[in-house]
Amino acid sequence: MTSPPEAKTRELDALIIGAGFSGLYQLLCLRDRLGLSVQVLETAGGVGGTWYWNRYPGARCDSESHAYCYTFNAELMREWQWSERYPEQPEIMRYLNHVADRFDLKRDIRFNTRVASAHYNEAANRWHVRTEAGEEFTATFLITAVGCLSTANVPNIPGLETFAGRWYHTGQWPHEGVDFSGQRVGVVGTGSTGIQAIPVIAETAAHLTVFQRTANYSVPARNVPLTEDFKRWVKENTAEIRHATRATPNGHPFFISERLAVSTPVEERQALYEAAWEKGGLQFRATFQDLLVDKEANDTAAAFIRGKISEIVTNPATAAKLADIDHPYAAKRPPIDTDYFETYNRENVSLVDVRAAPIEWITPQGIRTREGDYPLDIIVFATGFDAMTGPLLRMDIRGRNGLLLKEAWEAGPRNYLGLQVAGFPNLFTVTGPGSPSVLCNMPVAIEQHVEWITECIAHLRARDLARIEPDPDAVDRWVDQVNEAANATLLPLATHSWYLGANVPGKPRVFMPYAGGMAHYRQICSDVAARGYEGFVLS
Ligand code: NA7
Repeated sequence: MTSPPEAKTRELDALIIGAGFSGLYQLLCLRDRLGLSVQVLETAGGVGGTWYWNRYPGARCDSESHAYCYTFNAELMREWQWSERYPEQPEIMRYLNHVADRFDLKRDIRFNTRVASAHYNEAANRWHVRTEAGEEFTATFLITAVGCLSTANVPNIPGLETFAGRWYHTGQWPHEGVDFSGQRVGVVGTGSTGIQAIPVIAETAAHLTVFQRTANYSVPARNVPLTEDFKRWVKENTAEIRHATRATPNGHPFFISERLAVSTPVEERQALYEAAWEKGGLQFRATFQDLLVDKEANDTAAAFIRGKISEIVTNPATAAKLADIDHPYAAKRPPIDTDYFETYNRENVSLVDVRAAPIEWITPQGIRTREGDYPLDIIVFATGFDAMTGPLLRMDIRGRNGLLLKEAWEAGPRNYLGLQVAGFPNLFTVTGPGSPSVLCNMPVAIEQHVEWITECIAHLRARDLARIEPDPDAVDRWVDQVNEAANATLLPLATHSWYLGANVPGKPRVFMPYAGGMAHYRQICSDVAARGYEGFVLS
């Protein structure tokens, strides 16, 4: 009898973890442009990354559709037509599947495959990657394309396991959907996700109770179907749209006004805010240049939005709770909505302030706060993510001498340009902490990182170099720059924000994304490369 075949280790030039926006484009670049052998490993059953999982009611991107796409291929830009001002989750999934099929990417993606560990072997200069199912791969380059918002943060509330009803996290939504009709539903969380889901759930639930810990600003999205004229304009202006997204600090296709809120006469300022409110969307924060850097300026926007909340919400006690916001406008990710505040005027919706009376327990019947019991059939946790570092640290990633990434980042993420970690040669983190990532329209940040990584690998191969890793001094300097950039804005004033890791108990409080602006960051990365990868050690 012959012995059974041994599990074979597949040898690759590059292994990519994740098949969302970043993983797909990274595969295309390394496989088709550089001719490398590449494998993508993906936990989900299909492409899409965070959009594969975030199927909750109302899930929609808050970047405008004509800029929420790849721009590397003008034909692709012209042939794809978005239907609404903001793309809805199913349409984004259709788009990413279209891209994957158009460029024949799926044949190199292994779905339903979760990476358990990735260990660097110094003698061989290779990454040894193992999946949870026990498959093994080795690769010279390891690229994490795991997204920033992909590890669900389910709060550790005692008693959850005793709940007799059903509960869901918005970032792990069942594919078959959830029927809320006739149900008493509780939504915990009023970030961008809760603010999108609440109005939709309220339409069918018998009763919806919203558990709000931190009140939030929100501006109307004003979503509409795109007109034929607009679609034509997009097709005719692909180069201009691409240029705009590359020239602005946050990768959106709109420019920030040069006006200052503090020096604009009150009536004119009010009129400008009114116009921006009518127009809707994230560009509300572009009304004035000083909104994110000057507290006095920010206060004017905050007061305007609070005024709108009081105008819209008819119950004064509810309006007061919703407008009792403890941070500057846009210091947390600013949500945009469709009828969010209006939803509190419905008979079947009530608001519970869990800052004043925290959730203490989940009982078999529902949620118990310090002040009372709320019987529920369904609990929806719209409680966000272990953002940015979460998806990386849940894998067993070890660099030189077995150094665990989790240990290297015990006091918070430390890397160079958000791209590479000292002691982890040939590991690249697409939109890693320390890069603009979540402060930017994501596809723009992703394309820049993927292209930089591709050029870097091409540079190494052209020179017969085997390895790249950052110089620890360059890491120290970059961490300082990330902190300085954040401190030059009002962003750190939102002390509960996930930008700071404050939403996950025990997570180090470090401002994670680079706040110096995408266009500026792009220039820094290009200059580093042009100077022979300054700050990196190539060998
Ligand atoms: P966010 O923005 O992190 O919002 C999560 C919300 O859940 C927020 O209101 C939290 O309150 C609340 N939360 C979290 N844990 C609890 C507990 N234990 N009890 C009560 N309330 C809680 O996540 P989203 O999914 O809305 O948005 C994430 C990003 O996805 C978004 O910015 C877009 O970029 C897309 P807190 O503010 O922490 O007091």
